[in-house]
Amino acid sequence: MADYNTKKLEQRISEEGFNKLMKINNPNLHQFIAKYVGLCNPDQVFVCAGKPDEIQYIREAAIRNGEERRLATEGHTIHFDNYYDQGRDKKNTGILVPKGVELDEAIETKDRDTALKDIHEILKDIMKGKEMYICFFCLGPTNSEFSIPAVQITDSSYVAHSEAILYRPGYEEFVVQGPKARLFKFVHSQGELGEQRTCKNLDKRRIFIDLEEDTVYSANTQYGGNTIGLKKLAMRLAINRGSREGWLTEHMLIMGVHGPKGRVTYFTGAFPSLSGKTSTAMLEGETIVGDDIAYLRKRNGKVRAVNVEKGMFGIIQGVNSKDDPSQWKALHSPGEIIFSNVLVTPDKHVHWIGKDGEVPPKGENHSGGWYIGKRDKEGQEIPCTHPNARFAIDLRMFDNLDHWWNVLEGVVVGGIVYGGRDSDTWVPVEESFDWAHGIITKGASLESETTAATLGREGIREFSPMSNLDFLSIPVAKYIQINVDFARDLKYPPLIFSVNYFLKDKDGKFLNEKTDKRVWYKWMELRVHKEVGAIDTPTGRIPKYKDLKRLFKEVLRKDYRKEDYNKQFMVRIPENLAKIKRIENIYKTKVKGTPKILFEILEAQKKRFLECREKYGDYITPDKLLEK
Ligand code: SPV
Ligand code: MN
Repeated sequence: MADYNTKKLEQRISEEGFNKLMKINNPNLHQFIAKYVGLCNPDQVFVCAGKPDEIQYIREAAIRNGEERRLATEGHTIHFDNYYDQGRDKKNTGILVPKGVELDEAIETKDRDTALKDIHEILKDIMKGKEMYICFFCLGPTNSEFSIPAVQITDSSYVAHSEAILYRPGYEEFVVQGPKARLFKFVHSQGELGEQRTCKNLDKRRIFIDLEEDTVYSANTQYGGNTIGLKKLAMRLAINRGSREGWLTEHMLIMGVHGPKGRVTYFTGAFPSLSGKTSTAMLEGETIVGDDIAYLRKRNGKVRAVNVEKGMFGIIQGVNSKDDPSQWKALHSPGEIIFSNVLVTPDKHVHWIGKDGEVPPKGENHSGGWYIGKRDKEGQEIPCTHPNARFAIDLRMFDNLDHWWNVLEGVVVGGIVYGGRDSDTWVPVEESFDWAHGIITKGASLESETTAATLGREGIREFSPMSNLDFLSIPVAKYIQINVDFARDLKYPPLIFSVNYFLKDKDGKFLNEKTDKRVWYKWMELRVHKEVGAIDTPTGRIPKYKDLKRLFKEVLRKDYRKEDYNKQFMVRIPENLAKIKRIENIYKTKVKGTPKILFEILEAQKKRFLECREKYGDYITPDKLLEK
């Protein structure tokens, strides 16, 4: 078999490329490549071992074939996705399950046999007349217990280029791990291209995740979340693998929070899309390790985390010079950045919704030639950029990158934060009573209100456990149980917190300024080291006024008023009881086999609310609780 595959590869690939493949002693890899070179049938194959001249070849190919165009600033390029290919395609993304196997209704699945047949028919000869790129990366730091070697086959130089920015080079890891490597494999084809060099056959868009072979297939799409195999596609494979091996894959940022006397404490944080994840990872005064995906492992009684990536595929909407100084600076410096689906002006500068300055009257965007007031086929006015327009950048272009961002054993996690868009229930920051209480009442109970950026009505609460629902490849109940068990008996479990940046008063006005979150992280950092006290409420532990007053002064040079504190940290019992009811209902009706502990912990919380209501009424300011 091995010989057969080797021969096939030798026939189809240049001597140089073939030799690069043969340096890796892994028959599984050779078989995989031989199969898809044969099936997709490209005119040429380029093997990228990650050397600078090879990456340069891919950059230039993207310009040559029009998938990217150069912008005015050196190193900046623009890429467009089809107008109807601007986000993750949930409907056509599925976990492949053999007959008789079922996941929850919240997880999109496809019958494995039918789907494999379908995708292999689609992939047949799909790369005729095109070049195939074969690229090697490593998820997590190389040469560490976190490392997962991942191979990407694609006919999109934009996808290959994006991955070179976003992921650590992995060719050497493949060579070192040899036959022992347990690879993740990705096959992608953008299919036929039309105007603006974007996908033509969206009706044949497919993203199929095959857990049995650790392989993901993606076709007739270009948007990064559907095509960049190492991002959300690898995440599904990793959740499945980790669930068997005792480690976690989370949709989490990692950041260093800088405490007193030069101390740095690491936090991870899960936030659903568009509820402040990247802005938290980039918080002024702190340092970033990662903004999207983390692997968590236990070692010597502690939890350690690594950033799976080395770059950011960031949302550009709303990035401005005042709120996002580090991003602003990097986006305006020469260096390698791929912008996607932003507005390009005739002089080749870029603009986006929420950028400083006026919207240029015309240019080119994801709809083609654009002018203010342009409408699409459905009669909707087209904004200057899609709300999900993005940029891909290496984290090393940021001046706030944490010193230990690439450390092999990962950073020690002091705290885990869960937060969503919530206008009326959760307080701005709160610590859970213990690990299991935090996982259940904060992580597993996470909800987020929909925004204008997603289709459908605004302000609807969506259930978003650990902000990871879209990426689960195992049943929700099992995922919750694994999370509960993960650090429960550790000697030094991370503290679990919730945050809410979106709390409003009765008139619909936000109760906090955007910058207030800087104080919440300083408080959490002190809690991890037991350097400040807290007030127990039915939902957890909240800050004392005096500590926040001092921190507001130190961090923001602001006077923090007691009346603001009382409004922000008021315990809102009716809203909290309603939330418990909603969450219980979801776990009873939509999730199969929910662990008992979830209902027990929610029940206990309910009991605390009812007792508290007896004594103090529906809305309780923290000072009342202190009096007890
Ligand atoms: C998200 O939507 O959570 C992202 C972007 O990070 S995507 O790559 O589309 O998943
Ligand atoms: Mn994400």
